[in-house]
Order: sequence, then structure tokens, then C-alpha cells
Amino acid sequence: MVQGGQSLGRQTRLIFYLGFSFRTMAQHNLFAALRAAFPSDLDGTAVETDTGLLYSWRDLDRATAMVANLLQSLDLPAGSRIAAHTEKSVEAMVLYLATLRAGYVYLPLNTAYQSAEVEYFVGNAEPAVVVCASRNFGWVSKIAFKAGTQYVFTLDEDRTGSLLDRAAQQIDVHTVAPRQDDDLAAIVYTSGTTGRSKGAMLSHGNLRSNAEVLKDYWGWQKGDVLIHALPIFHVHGLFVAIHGALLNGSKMVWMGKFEPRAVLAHMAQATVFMGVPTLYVRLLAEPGLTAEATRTMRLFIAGSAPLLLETFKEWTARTGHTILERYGMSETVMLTSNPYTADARFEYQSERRGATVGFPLPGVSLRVAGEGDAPLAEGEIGGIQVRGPNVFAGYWRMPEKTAEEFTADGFFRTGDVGKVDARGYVHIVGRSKDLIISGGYNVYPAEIEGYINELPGVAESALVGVPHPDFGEVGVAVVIAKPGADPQASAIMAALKQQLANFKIPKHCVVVAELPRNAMGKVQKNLLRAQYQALFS
Ligand code: MLC
Ligand code: AMP
Repeated sequence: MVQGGQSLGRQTRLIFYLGFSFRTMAQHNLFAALRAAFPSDLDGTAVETDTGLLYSWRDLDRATAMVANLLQSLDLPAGSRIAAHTEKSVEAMVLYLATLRAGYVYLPLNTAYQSAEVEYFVGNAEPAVVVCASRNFGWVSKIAFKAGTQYVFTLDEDRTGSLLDRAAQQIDVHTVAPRQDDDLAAIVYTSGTTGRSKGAMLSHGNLRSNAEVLKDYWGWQKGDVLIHALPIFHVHGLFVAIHGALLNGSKMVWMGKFEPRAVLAHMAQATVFMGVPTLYVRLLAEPGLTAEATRTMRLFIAGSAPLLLETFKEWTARTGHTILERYGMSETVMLTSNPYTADARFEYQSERRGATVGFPLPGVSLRVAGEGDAPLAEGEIGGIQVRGPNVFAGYWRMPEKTAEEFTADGFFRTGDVGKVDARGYVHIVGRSKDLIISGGYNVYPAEIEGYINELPGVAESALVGVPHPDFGEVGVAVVIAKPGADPQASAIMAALKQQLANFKIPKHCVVVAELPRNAMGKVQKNLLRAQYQALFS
């Protein structure tokens, strides 16, 4: 087992215990920690958008107070979920922060999700409040009211909508709702509309402890400026990026959508960038990506999907910077990271190594296990299991699923397969879960297959992930027709587009006579993957 961080000395322990008794009385609301890190000059710029808007720290404080006051004025039951199906905007971030501030539970929903997907999440989470784009109000409110939601507000990217209209009537001071470490802060769905799609329950303590560890581990410093170019529906853009900047009192350059040239144009005023591998691949395709263009940058961080070694190397060759790759998931926030600094005491551990995800973060225990959860030796490949203050409390209203994913001694089975090498670096070599990660978004084959199998003329299907130069991995659907039927690949794709988020649509579909099967009759997806391996290369 690998334990992140150093063991505590006797003296440090004493301080820790004294500190602990004080902390039990203290404010544990994550928002309070973020707010406490705002710079003393509240008139400085906290966020600058790619459309030229400036928000001061005072603006963030006042806006979150007003939205928090609005939420509290609704007299919602304790623990109410506030679901957001809103495009990326600073106001959407304010809604997230205000939800924390008021002590409710935030539920982010990707705006790519269509009605069946939203219906599942809203039906499962039963949010008291849903906020959506005004153009979607008709269908979203119908779903929400059916699920028992009391209030549906609108919020658009141009700072309009009923949420802000109503919040404008509130006062701009607000006392942060007291919360304990174990209190729920957010529910993040892993994906899909099938019964297997699970809401990971993250507490204030999970999120705050992880953010605090990363602040130190990644050497956040005074003057840092983050380019925020990721969506804010998922852990990477919502927690890692936003908490990182706010907890350091750092300005964010806020991009509504990732555009490589816009990112390059803003790089000269920034120091930190976070992206999924596709963002790095697309930046590398820009001739403007040079050492000069990245001169002011201190740190490039990648994660959410495997970063190819060739991307890692090319980045260094072009910019002189070494990408720091880290590993995490919705259920755990961040787990491991390559090192930021060269630490003379651990010289061999100071290198950022491509194709590895570095070391367990301080406080995280990580082990590689084989059959029956038996721990494996160094270098052996098995299931990655983790434990720590960042690991979620369980799946929303799914105690049996939660129990299935935890070992008897409290380790969470990540579903990732990997090893720890002789130097202690963690390598991810595959996944035991049937999952495709495309451009940093998760696609569950079983969900897509379920939709395809419902289409006219389809007997059966298999979705497999194959390498893709831009998205890293994409889905290929292999379909078997019902006897006498002749379903067309183009019609299948068109039908899926009507029902599913765009990133889940297979990039290729073929109708074949039969699927390869093993002696037990199970489809051999490894053979299909091998067959279509070179489709996009
Ligand atoms: C868009 N498309 C995708 C896709 N994104 N297809 C597969 N995978 C994706 N990720 C589709 C579009 O619908 C479109 O289809 C076509 O591909 C081209 O679209 P595009 O204009 O190039 O896409 P774009 O809007 O630029 O989006 C690409 C992207 C985006 C890479 C910027 O997908 C993105 O922001 N990804 C980041 C996801 C993320 O934040 N993951 C973090 C999860 S947290 P058509 O047919 O309509 O033309 C996590 C934990 C952790 O994993 O460790 O961090
Ligand atoms: P999600 O459920 O969207 O949070 O996705 C989490 C999954 O993304 C993990 O279980 C991993 O499979 C994958 N992942 C995250 N970071 C990395 C990384 N650096 N390398 C490989 N896979 C990663």
C-alpha cells in the first residue's frame, strides 16, 4: 500500500490533536474556506471573462450572498438539492458557490444531456430547485415538476433569467450556513440513464480537504492566474479548477468554451492551466504554441483521461514546460499527482513522468489489489483501491451499490487497473469497468447499447472504445440486425442523436452478421476493439 505524504512526527501529532478540538467547533462549510481566502482588497479582479467582463472579489461575495438569500427565502427542507442545467457562465459558478453558502446540495447537469437523461437524474435526485436555460424551460420544468421540484428558475449566459431577477431583490450580506465535514455539498452523477448511473455524494469535508491538499501540492502562489477553459458540470472544471483558484485568492481568466487560439491569446497574463488531454492535443495543433507564448506560465496540469506519452513529450519540446498529470474521479476528487517541485530529500521522486499519474496525494492511501482484494506486490497489475478524507460517502440512495464498491476495510474500488512501480509512481494501465473516456467525458457502453437495441430492426449491439487522435478514445457501435430486417448505420446514428448527449454518440457504426463470442456466449469486446483499432489512426 502506498500512503501519500509523510508520517507525522510526535510533536506534529500533538499540534494536530489540539488543532482538531478547535476545528470541531469551527465553520466547516467549504464556502467559508473559499471566502476566507479572498484577498483583503475586495476590489481587485477575481474573474475576467473572454467576453471582457470583470468581476471583483466583492462582486463574487455580494452575488453569492444574494443568491444564497434567495435560496434560503424559499424555506426548503434541510439537505435540498439544487440542480443546475445551465451553460457555463460566471453566474452559473455563483449559483454553485451560493448553494454551498446556503448549506444546500449542488447537482450539476451537463447541458448536453437531453430529456431522457435529465429525467433520470432529476427523478433520482428529486431536487427542490432546478435552474435551466430559458430556451429549455418548457421541457425541463415539465420533468422537474413531475419529479416534485418546487421551483424552476432560468439562467442564461447573458446574465438574464428569473434566478438573477429574483436574487436582485435580496440583500447582499449573508451569514454562511454552518456545516460539518460530513454534511453533503454536492451530488455528481457518474453518467448514463440506466439503473447503474449513480450519484456520488461528496461532502464539504471531501471537497475542502482535497482543495487544501492541492493548494500545497501544486505550489499555488501569490500572483497565480488560472485559465479556466473546462466545462463546470464535472469534477475537473467545477471543483479542481474553481476551488484551486479561489482557495489561493487567484484570478481566473474565464472561457465560456475551449478555443485553443483564445487560450493562447490569454496565456501571457496567466500562470496555471488545467485541461483534459484533448485540450493539449488541440493546443499542440496551433502553430502559435511556443516557448515564448507560454513564457509566463508556471504549471500545466492534465487529467480526466490518459495523456499519451507522445503528447507529454511534444508539449515539452514545443514549450519547455513539463505537463503535470494527475488522476482522480467523481467519487474521490483527486487521488494522485505527479510532483510539482523538486524536493531534495526525495530526489528520485521529483520528476514529472509521462504515462504515470504520480504519487498518492497526502492523506490518500492507495493499494493495488488482486482477487479477493488481496494486496499485490510492487509492479504487479491489479485493481486500484483508495481510502482517504477525499473519498465520497456513497452513492445517493443506493446503499447496496455503495456496499459493493467498498472493501471490508473501507477502501473504495475505483474500477481502474494499474500498478505502482519501484519508485512509487502509480500507472493506470486499463479499467475493469466497461467505460469509454472520450475527450474527458465518460461514456458507458451498456447505456448506449440499451438505446441501440431498442431501435427498429436491431437484435443486438456492442459498443467498444478505439483510439482517436483528438478525443483519445471514441465509441464504435457494432450492430446485429433482427432476422429479415435491414437497419442502416446512418439511421441508427440519427436516432441516437435525438436521444443522447452529443459526446455519447458513437463516431462510427457498422451493421455486421455476427459478434465474436467466447464459449460462454459472451461478446468478446477485446476482439472487436482489435478489429476497429486503426479506424481513426
Ligand atoms: C464534443 N463531441 C464529442 C466530445 N465533445 N465527442 C466525443 N467526446 C467528446 N468529449 C462531439 C460534438 O458533439 C460534435 O459532434 C463533435 O464531437 C465535434 O465537436 P467539437 O466542436 O470539436 O467539440 P467541442 O465542443 O470543442 O468539445 C470538445 C471538448 C469537450 C474536448 C472541448 O468535450 C470538453 O470540454 N471536454 C472536457 C470534459 C471534462 O471536463 N471532463 C472532466 C470530467 S471530470 P457533432 O456530431 O455534433 O458534430 C473527471 C475526473 C477527473 O473525469 O479526473 O478530472
Ligand atoms: P469520472 O467518473 O468522470 O470522474 O471519471 C473518472 C475516471 O477517469 C477514472 O476512474 C479514470 O478511469 C479516468 N481518469 C482520470 N484521470 C486519469 C488519468 N490521469 N489517466 C487515466 N485515466 C484517468
